[in-house]
Amino acid sequence: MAQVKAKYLKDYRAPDFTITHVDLSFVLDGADTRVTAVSQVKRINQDAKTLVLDGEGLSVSQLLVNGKSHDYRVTEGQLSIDTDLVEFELSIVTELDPQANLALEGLYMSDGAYCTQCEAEGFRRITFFLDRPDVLAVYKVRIEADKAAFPYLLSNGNRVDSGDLDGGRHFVCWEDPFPKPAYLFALVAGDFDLLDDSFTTKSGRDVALQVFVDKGNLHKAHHAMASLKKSMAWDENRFDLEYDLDIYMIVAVDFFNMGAMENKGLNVFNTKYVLADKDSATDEDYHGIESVVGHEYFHNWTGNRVTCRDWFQLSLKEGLTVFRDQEFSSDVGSRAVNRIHAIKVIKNQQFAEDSGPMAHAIRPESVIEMNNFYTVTVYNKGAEVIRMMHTLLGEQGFQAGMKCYFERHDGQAVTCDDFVAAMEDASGVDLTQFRRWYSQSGTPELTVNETYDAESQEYRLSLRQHTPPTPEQSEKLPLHIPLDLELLGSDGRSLVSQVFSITEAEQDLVFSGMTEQPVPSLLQNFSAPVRLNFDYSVDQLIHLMRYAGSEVAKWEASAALFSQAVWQNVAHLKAQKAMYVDPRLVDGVKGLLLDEQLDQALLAEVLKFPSLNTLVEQVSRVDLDALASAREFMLEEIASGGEDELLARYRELSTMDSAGARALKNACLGLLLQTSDAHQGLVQSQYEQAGNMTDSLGALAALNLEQSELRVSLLQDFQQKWADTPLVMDKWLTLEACCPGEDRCDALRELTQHSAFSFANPNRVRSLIGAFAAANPVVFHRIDGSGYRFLTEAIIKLNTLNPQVAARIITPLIQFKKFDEQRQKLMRSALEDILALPDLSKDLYEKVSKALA
Ligand code: B3K
Ligand code: ZN
Repeated sequence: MAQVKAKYLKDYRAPDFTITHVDLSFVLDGADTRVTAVSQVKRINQDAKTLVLDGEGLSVSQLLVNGKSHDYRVTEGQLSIDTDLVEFELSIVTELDPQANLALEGLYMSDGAYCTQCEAEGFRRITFFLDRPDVLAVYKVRIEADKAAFPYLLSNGNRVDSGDLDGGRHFVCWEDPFPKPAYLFALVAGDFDLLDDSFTTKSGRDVALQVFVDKGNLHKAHHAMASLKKSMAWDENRFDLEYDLDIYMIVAVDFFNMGAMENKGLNVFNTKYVLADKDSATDEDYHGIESVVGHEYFHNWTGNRVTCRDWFQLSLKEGLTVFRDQEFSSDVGSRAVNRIHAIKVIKNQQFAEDSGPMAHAIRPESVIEMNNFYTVTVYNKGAEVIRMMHTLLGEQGFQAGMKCYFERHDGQAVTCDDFVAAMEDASGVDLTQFRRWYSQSGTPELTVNETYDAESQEYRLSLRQHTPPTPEQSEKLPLHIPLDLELLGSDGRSLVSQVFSITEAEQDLVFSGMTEQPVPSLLQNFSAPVRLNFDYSVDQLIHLMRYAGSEVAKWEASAALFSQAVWQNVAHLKAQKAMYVDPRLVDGVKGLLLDEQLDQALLAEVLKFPSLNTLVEQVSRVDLDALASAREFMLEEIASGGEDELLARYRELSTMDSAGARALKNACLGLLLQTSDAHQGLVQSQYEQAGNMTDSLGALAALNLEQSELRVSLLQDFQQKWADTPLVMDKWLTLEACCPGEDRCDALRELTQHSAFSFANPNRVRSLIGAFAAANPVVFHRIDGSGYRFLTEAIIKLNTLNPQVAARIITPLIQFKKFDEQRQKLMRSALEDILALPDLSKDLYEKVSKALA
């Protein structure tokens, strides 16, 4: 077991030394790769006498101080040098073997190309360095490699020199004028196809844009390039932010631990977020590419120009940049549908994280393995916190805050507090209490009661906020919650529409002059990431579905109506009473189905209804079998009640060619298949006639809900057709992972031997094993424990191979508190097996030990 020590935010200290400039020279030569780092070191703390550098898995072949050899000590993870010098040049030569690096952190090989991943603490696997984000240096990089195998040698900044060398080798030199922390360093060497383009900034500077992809994939790079140009234009228009180098490069690699990385001027991307054409990528994939390309581009200002002081401040760049990419998607696409997607992530995954063992504030207090904190809390709840400030300050106030933030902090490494202070100072809005959102973990519950007095015409909402304790934080304080509220009259008119600041543990909102009892649309647009408890009647929810002023509120009402009915049926099942669906609900859904004015993509969201995982998050204890039966029953009843309308809509949509139409068509198809197998013919013809991946996959997904001969034959056809396209084979793996059935785990275990699968490739692992654990809850939680066993076997394999990916896909196994005793026992025992591993990674140790504590 590696040394396990938590780091604490409260222990932060400014560095004793800094590095102002570094010249890196890479001689890329397989297992004999050599890195020379020449750093200009400066003492900051005049009492400090020892320079301590970070480094992991490196062997030093030479160390010089001001050109002369010098004593040093290497202990686990560190190299120390005693010195009295105030400024000096430190030169270190290290040897490393990128081919042996399967953890994909530091310098590694992806399909024959060299590439790097340094965030959060990967630079220390390349050379000994002050690997912390508050040490900002100017980098010069020289790369040397075989010319035939590695014609492209890339790094950050601008290309300043290149040339041929003896023995068929060549070199390229790069300079990045912007000081940056080590986590933003990048190097890529390989042979690619290159898509070239350019962008002229609004001040008239020409920027070369380059997208590098695996040979033969050039035709799949156009959407990424178009997305990049769109992002650059959007950031100029909405945030007044321009790009700052002469070149912007994106390289797509197939072996990558996450989605993409915002290295200065040289983004490295997972192929999943670059490659697309309409045969092989779905509308959702296209959207994902646009949003991730945007996200990484927006980091150039929020993350790179202004970076984090320490890793506890991660949400400073990530929450803000997710907010920016969400706004980008909403400005160039459907605001309502993008908002719904963001709300779903919070209600399903983030609430789950908050109620599990890894609960943490968006600015965590303690961390064992930083890579474990790239979470839905830091990213997505972090974005909600930024969004609340935007709601409280308005667009103008918020933009004034951004301007002030950049004026004060461009070129610096700063804290979340610095960001809030800029927002506060520029807008004059007091955010003192609001700051608690940064330090307090857990999901606040907002319980609302209404009373109406016809005589005095007074309508009163009594609000109570309460945040339940989390494992790492028992005391909770009231938060500043922006409550977006609309009150609707019986004729659907909007009587009140306003954002209220809720700051007390208990607070009343009183409305006078109410000639009738209104229907409240509470927390419109999900104006705060809280659980709302309000006892809506069926009629009230139907009223909201019809009249609420925002489309998101209509969707919320339909989801609440569905959830309520599911829970009632769970109770019926437990009491051995017959299940039942209120005809008003079915009529309400039919009403939406017939509403041709309603946005198609939005209606598709309505027809997906809350997932099993979302429903699980609504309660503290769950009977999963009863819940799954009740949900299934509801879908069947709604589908058969609306069968004619679904069929009519399906037929009409089949002639249309837009992403919204396809989303709705496929949602209708999924529901139709719930009514009876008689609709299998529709699925088959959709699959056979499909002219794009969205329709092929829509057909297969509809079929995937149960075992059938047709499913087996179409999946086989799909697999044969796409055998040479890994990203499409990932979709096939996920379909297999998400199919029901008693012996599913045996089938999946066999699939781990399939040529389309590899434990070494994170995309393959996430598509098969990650998807199974996260998106097939019924089989994952089978009471015979087969799901837990299958996941555990995979995790044990990945523990040594790729700990980062192992620790990510384990999430559903550590969130066991909501399940029954028997399942909890099985899940705990699986976790105990993992904890007992002799070489347990700290990534897994942190999560498993917290789960078992
Ligand atoms: N900043 C990277 C994530 C790095 C994850 C390190 N384990 C991608 C992003 O958020 O844009
Ligand atoms: Zn990011």
